[in-house]
Amino acid sequence: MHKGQSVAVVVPALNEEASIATVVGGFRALPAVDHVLVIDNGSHDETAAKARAAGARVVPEARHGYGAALRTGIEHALELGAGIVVLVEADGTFAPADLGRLLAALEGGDLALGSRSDELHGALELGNRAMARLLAALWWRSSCPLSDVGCTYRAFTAPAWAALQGGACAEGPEFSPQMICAAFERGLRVREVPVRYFARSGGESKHTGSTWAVVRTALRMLRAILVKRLGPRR
Ligand SMILES: Nc1nc2c(ncn2[C@@H]2O[C@H](COP(=O)(O)OP(=O)(O)OP(=O)(O)O)[C@@H](O)[C@H]2O)c(=O)[nH]1
Ligand SMILES: [Mg+2]
Repeated sequence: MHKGQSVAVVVPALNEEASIATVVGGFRALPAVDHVLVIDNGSHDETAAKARAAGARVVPEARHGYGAALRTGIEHALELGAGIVVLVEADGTFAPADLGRLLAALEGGDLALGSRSDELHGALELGNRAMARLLAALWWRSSCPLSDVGCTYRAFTAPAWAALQGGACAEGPEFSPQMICAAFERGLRVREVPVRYFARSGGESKHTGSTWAVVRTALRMLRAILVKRLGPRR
């Protein structure tokens, strides 16, 4: 519980047997965390079994994709009565201890975004910062300064999700910037806080494992932002 609100952590996981137990255990050890949900898309390895053994509630999801898994996880979290939902990765790239920063940013806010901008380097840093500036500029009336559109460690309140869920439907990694766009579109209070960012602790990258994968993910994100700005509001 955090200030009387139940906290659920949603962890999308696809073939993450190397890291899932540590991630689940790390979040379960935090006094603020009430539930840890692992959304498994038919992993071919021991992800589900290891998550369960570490104390997570494992939710199977047939629809493939990062965004689809998150939407299912968020719905389950809310059914469990969560007042605050936290999104994070299953690969050990984020520190459970940084959750406190996100929860603090939610006091007086609706959506708290982690930012890896101090930890990224080279083209990834520049591209991400440029996209963050573009996004903030496109919603200049309601946005806040942004440095990272792709950080997958974030927290939001149940009412914030009720407000923005119709605008965050992407099935892939573009879900992350699309969710920020939807929040600005609806005038939600968005805060960004720095979080630590580590190399994945095993397994394989699904979105940024090669130069081509990075370019493809970046293009999907850019397209999602532009469609959101130029297309009809949902
Ligand atoms: N359930 C589910 N989880 C997914 C899917 N794609 C990615 N994930 C999970 O979403 C998180 C982000 O995917 P990653 O492969 O780490 O992508 P990334 O963070 O860009 O790449 P790294 O730099 O390797 O960390 C991880 O926890 C994945 O296991 C999917 O289709 N279904
Ligand atoms: Mg990752």
